[in-house]
Amino acid sequence: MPETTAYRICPLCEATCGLELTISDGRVTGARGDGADVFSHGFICPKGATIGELEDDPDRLRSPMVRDGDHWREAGWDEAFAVVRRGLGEVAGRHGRQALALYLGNPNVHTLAGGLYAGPLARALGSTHLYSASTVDQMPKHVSSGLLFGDPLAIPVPDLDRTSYLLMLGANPLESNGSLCTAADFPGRLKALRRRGGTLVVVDPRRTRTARLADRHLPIRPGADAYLLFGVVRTLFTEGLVADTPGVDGVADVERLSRDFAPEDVADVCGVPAGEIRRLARELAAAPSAAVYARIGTCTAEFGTLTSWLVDVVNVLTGNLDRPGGAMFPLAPHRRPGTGNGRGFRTGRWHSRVRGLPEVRGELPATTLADEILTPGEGRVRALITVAGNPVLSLPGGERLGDALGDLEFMVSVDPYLNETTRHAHVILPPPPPSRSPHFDIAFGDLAVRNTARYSPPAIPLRDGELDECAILARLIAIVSGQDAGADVDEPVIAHLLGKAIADPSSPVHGRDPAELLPLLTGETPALRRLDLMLRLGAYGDGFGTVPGGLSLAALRDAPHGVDLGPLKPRLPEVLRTPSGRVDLCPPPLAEDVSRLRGGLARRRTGLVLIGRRHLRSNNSWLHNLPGLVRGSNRCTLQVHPEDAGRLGLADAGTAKVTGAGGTIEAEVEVTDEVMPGVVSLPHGWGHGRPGTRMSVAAAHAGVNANAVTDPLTLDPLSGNAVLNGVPVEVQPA
Ligand SMILES: Nc1nc2c(c(=O)[nH]1)N[C@H]1C(S)=C(S)[C@@H](COP(=O)(O)OP(=O)(O)OC[C@H]3O[C@@H](n4cnc5c(=O)[nH]c(N)nc54)[C@H](O)[C@@H]3O)O[C@H]1N2
Ligand SMILES: Nc1nc2c(c(=O)[nH]1)N[C@H]1C(S)=C(S)[C@@H](COP(=O)(O)OP(=O)(O)OC[C@H]3O[C@@H](n4cnc5c(=O)[nH]c(N)nc54)[C@H](O)[C@@H]3O)O[C@H]1N2
Ligand code: SF4
Ligand SMILES: [Mo]
Repeated sequence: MPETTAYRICPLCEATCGLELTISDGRVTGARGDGADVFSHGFICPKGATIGELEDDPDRLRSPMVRDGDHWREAGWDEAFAVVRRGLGEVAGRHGRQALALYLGNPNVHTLAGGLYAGPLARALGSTHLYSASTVDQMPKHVSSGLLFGDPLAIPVPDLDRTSYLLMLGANPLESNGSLCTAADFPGRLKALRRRGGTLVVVDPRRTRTARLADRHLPIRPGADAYLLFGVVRTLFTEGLVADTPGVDGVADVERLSRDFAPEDVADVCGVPAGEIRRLARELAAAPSAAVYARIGTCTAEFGTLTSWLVDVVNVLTGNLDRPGGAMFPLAPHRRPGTGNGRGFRTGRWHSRVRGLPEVRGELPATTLADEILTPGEGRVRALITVAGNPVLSLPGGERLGDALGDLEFMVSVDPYLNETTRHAHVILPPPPPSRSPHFDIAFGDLAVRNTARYSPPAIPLRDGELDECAILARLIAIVSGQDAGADVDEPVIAHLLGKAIADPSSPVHGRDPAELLPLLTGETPALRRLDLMLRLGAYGDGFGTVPGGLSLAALRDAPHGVDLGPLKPRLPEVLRTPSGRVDLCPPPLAEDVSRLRGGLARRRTGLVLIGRRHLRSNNSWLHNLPGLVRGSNRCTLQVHPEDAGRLGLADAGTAKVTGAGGTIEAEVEVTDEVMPGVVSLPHGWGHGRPGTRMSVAAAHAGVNANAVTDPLTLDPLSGNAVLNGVPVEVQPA
């Protein structure tokens, strides 16, 4: 068979690089960066380069699996869906719909299926038991954006390619390739920033690869970023460095709140000298353009929402919000500009049954899912759907959740692997690998440092017995909402979207007849017709022929390397959905939470704290089964500073016992001055090799589960987000 080439957006991280795949004999035999990709220009990392191994992994499930007791057997799709229908139906019949729960894992934001169907599946469930990886990740940022801008999805990203000053906290894009800031070749963009004379300052308890690339690295005590940023805010006020802030309410309230957080007040808590904090403020204010960007180390922390808020407070006060080179709002190809105001954002519309935790964006904190399964009473979870998630390893308290999953009356997982979580399912529905799935990034256009539009058709046709993940989720929606297996769950969505556009005077199809427009949609599947509709009605769409040269699915098919839509453009006030149509810089829920922060000033900080870390050749819990990525020495080590190691009697390559609120594990010690004294670091996503799993390579590189130590009970109260960094631990030689 001759070799062919196909282009595919990489789904393995938020950088969304364009891959050039070599295909022979219906298999991916090679992958390199697509030099012509309008966004990634040929960049690739070891994960993308290994995608062929992921596709051909012999442990990947290739047909639906049904479990009878301890025995798994392969089944056809109809049979598997029949078992799911019966399983979910019986639980709903016995206990009501509130007994059904859904957990959505991270790859849902990396698949077209997740982008189009996860939301409708959640709504179809008819239960408030909705959980996702968002509450162990970025929920604080959604809440701060929701409160400031009225829209939890309006997340400003640093204008990486134009900024002259970047202050980065709690992110390590040289390993992660970036998050809530989609930037293919993040490392190259940082180097370009420095080459053009810009400044990069990294705040991180570890001297990471990103920190080593920076002009300055400021080690900070874990969990203290809100203090540092408040110190910056205070300095901006006291030194008269605040820029004009038209269209912003609450500046004076922020000034008042900042009074307790002068650099001298916070320096101790942060472990950063007051002079450094003041210098940051002066530099941010003086730079021709500057952006503050903060990520997982600051979100998954005790003051996650306050920190996320203060990041944008500094961006606003230095005049950098929404200006080129500052922090800007992307406009994705499938979105339309807003109207400039809306209903605003609210949380706590309901509360979790057991712990009384507030709903945020329709979700409950994932760390309380185990409580909801294990605690008897009305509304107890008795059946669970997981889609692309491995909460047993990803969540604090995940080990207890694992036990709880065994207690469910029914569980179904959409996942390609039989892993620590899915082994508890009764049915596993495996999606085909990326090369056989169409792709468009629904999530990352909202977060990208440049506006582009790229569509990847399936590079290889589905094999016999495979079902596209869009079709899998559509069938689950039909089942959950009590419709026939063959029901068209997309038609109502398309009708709704089109109806809204036709009624909207600002839409290019205003007043047109749906019967005339519907036949114009292209796409082999309902999912692709939906995508076509979204593109054609989107900000750069062809408006069904009314905008010459506009986007459509067909136009993207004709552009295999994507369409460049240019650098980010200012979007205020159009992007706002606050009732006032203004930025609310000091929303009451945040102002109230500042008293908790103030309380923390007096707290004595002794003892060790645990933080996480990421490695370039890994991805959360699920790429450890690829030999090409796990080769080499053990990466699941506990990093300990030499001073701490000496004091505790820990030797390099020895074993340490690590105890936190969540429990105790034993991990290999790596003595290194990369971590600051008082801080130990362990990556997450490890702890493989359990009975009943089918990931043979991962089992041979098992590592230990960091989340067996983290605490499921401590949350950031405004977002319900778990605290994964700055976790108090005791460490001793094992
Ligand atoms: N201690 C600690 N814990 C953490 C973190 C941390 O920094 N420290 N980070 C947190 C973060 S940021 C996140 S996002 C979460 C992740 O939490 P989860 O999303 O629960 O976990 P993942 O490990 O990403 O699991 C992804 C699952 O999706 C499956 N999968 C892969 N591709 C596909 C696909 O195309 N379709 C489907 N249906 N399934 C697929 C994989 O087999 C795997 O089972 O973990 C969190 N946990
Ligand atoms: N290679 C690889 N890439 C990934 C992933 C992966 O697992 N592996 N996961 C993907 C996912 S789901 C996500 S969400 C993103 C995350 O992307 P990033 O946010 O870049 O995540 P990390 O690389 O973990 O970097 C977090 C940094 O925060 C630091 N830190 C910890 N605590 C604190 C603190 O209190 N304050 C400050 N200032 N810093 C702190 C840590 O030392 C670490 O260097 O990465 C994505 N990309
Ligand atoms: S950086 Fe991310 S998107 Fe790019 S090749 Fe690597 S894993 Fe894929
Ligand atoms: Mo994440």
